[in-house]
Amino acid sequence: MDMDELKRVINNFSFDSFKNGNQGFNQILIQLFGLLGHGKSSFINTCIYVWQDGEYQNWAKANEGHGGTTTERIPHKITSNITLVDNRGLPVLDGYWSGEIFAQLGNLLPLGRKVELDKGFGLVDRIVRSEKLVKTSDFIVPVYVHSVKYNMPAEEAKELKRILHTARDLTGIYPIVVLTHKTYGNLTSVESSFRDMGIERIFAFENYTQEDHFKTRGRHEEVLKFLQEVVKDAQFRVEHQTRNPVKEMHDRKQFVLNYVHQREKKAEQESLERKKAFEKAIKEKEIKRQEEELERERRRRKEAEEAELRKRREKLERQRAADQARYEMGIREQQAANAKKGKKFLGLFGKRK
Ligand SMILES: Nc1nc2c(ncn2[C@@H]2O[C@H](COP(=O)(O)OP(=O)(O)O)[C@@H](O)[C@H]2O)c(=O)[nH]1
Ligand SMILES: [Mg+2]
Repeated sequence: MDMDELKRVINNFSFDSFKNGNQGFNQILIQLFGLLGHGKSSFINTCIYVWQDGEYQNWAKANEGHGGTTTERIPHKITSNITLVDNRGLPVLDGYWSGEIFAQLGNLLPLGRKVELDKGFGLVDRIVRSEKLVKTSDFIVPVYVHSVKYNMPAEEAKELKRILHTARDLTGIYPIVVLTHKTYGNLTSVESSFRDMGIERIFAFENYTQEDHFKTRGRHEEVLKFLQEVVKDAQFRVEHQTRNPVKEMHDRKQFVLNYVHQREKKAEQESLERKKAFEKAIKEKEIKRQEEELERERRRRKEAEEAELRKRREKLERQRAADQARYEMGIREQQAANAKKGKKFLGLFGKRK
């Protein structure tokens, strides 16, 4: 299919032209999600640039979301039936932010309004407050945007797999993966790690950016192929399945509320366990401290006993030495006295002749 044909297919897409009617859907909502700075806004710019084929503009405010300032879910219309949504980028992939992703993906938070990020049950309040503002007639296509430049730690890959599968359960569609910065890393290995996560549809781009928007056929074609894949998929799913958008929205809401509930329960449990572990550690430390104190006391006593013993031994030694000296002195005196006596005796009986 050449580019003009691709454009025609995309442009002519309408739920109203389906043989079973639109079943309650009126537009495709391509929901972009992913980590901050991975190129979501640039991908929207790329799509609009290719679609309009005019001058490049920073429609989606690429780069401005860096550091978390993209706080709204901003819709960008491509055709009258296809809208791209720049969801709020996530700082990290973890259980907390996953709840946000699911609420945004499930279209449970209104478009064009500020998306606060809060912890705890705040998300539930926001979902409930948004009930009247969200539309059930949007057909959601989840698209995960990931930069090839990024070296994903193994732990994060595990969490991402879980998120992608939950996104499938939530929307009924396996997310399409859009790889950006495709010439800035090992594309083959990144692709294969997403395949290992069960992802089949992967598109790789070098986004058109403010710095580089020199039109190339390869990039234009890849974008059109991506949009064609999205419309083909939506068509298949609505033509070959009986759908009920109102019930689907209700189910998605139930799913996310349940997710938040489970997450909070788990967080509470973890906090309890952390507290218990902390108390146990303190107790163990106290026991250890007492044992050490006892040991120190034992050592002190032993040393004191040894010192006392040493003192006594020395005293005894001194006494013995003194006794010995006295004894020797006695002997010497005795000998001297004996010697004296001997002279006298000789004096009496010495002159026998
Ligand atoms: N070279 C290159 N730069 C890109 C690509 N995609 C995004 N960028 C740049 O990466 C930065 C972050 O992109 P941005 O679209 O704001 O990311 P977001 O936070 O996901 O919306 C910007 O400076 C973009 O110009 C790409 O495919 N190739
Ligand atoms: Mg952005």
